[in-house]
Amino acid sequence: ENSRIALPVGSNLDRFINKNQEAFKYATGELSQLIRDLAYAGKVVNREINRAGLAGITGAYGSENVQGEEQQNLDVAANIRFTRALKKGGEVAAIISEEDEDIIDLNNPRSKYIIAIDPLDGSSNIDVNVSIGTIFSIYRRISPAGSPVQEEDVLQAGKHQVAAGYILYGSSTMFVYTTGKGVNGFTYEPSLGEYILSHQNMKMPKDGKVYSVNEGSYRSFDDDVKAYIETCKDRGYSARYIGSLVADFHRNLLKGGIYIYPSTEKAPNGKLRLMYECNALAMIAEQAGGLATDGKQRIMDIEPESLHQRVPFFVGSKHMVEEASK
Ligand code: P6P
Repeated sequence: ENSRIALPVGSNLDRFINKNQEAFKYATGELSQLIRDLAYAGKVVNREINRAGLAGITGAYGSENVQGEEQQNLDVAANIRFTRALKKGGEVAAIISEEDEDIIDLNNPRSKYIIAIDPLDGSSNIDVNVSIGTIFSIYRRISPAGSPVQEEDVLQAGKHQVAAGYILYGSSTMFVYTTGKGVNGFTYEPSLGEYILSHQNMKMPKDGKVYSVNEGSYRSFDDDVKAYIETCKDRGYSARYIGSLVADFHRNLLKGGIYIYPSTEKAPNGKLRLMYECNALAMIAEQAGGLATDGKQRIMDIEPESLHQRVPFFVGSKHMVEEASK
């Protein structure tokens, strides 16, 4: 059982990170500083998101990202903010990002951490004011510090994550993360510029009555997925699909439920990315007592083959994911 970092609700992220570091003997503070750097960048991106409609920087940016998707201004801005904060922080050797085709080697000779990040997932939701999110995973590099980062450093299975988390820019902005000792959620208080511990030791209900899937693609789902969705309907479950992964995930973390992005005709391997979307949420889910599979195996057991690899994604309440996975 993960030992809880006992701090009262209301304490702030900084104090919590320090307390968490104490719980890790031999911790030298780099990981703590790295979490602070991510949290800081989240504050900057949060402010830009809240002003976007006014600053006229929403709408298509005119260039395309590696996914061939219309690049929204805020995608670009968020990617710059996070990579800049991480480069300045000095704790990160390399970054893989949804927004960059290749590994970003930060040439930090000393640093021992690797970040996989989706700086702003669901950016097509920005213009319609729907919640969006940042998703990140933290790994230790494998090749010796000081040498150029190798592909083996960035293509690590999710079970090797040192930490993982997300920032949800919603009706309130939340920073939710784990370092392998449970999941804790911090609500951002803009007037103080502080993240306040609001959700201690988060646990995902083992069962739920909400299923989250884009039924517009129902006809191209495989029979097992169709059968599971029919079972949800037979049981009178609610269908909730925000179309923004972090928002759908967060609701299920709090209330119980399952999110499914299965293989479809348009996306035979699913749409979501293993390295900077699924692995992080899989670690959070499991640390909170939930589960994440690709419909057959644990997401975190999958040995990655490429940076932008897609996988089918079943994540949420443990019993629901077990039932939906064959
Ligand atoms: P669809 C947003 O583009 C995203 O990456 C996730 O945030 C979201 O869950 C999913 O894709 C929505 O995809 O195909 O249902 O519109």
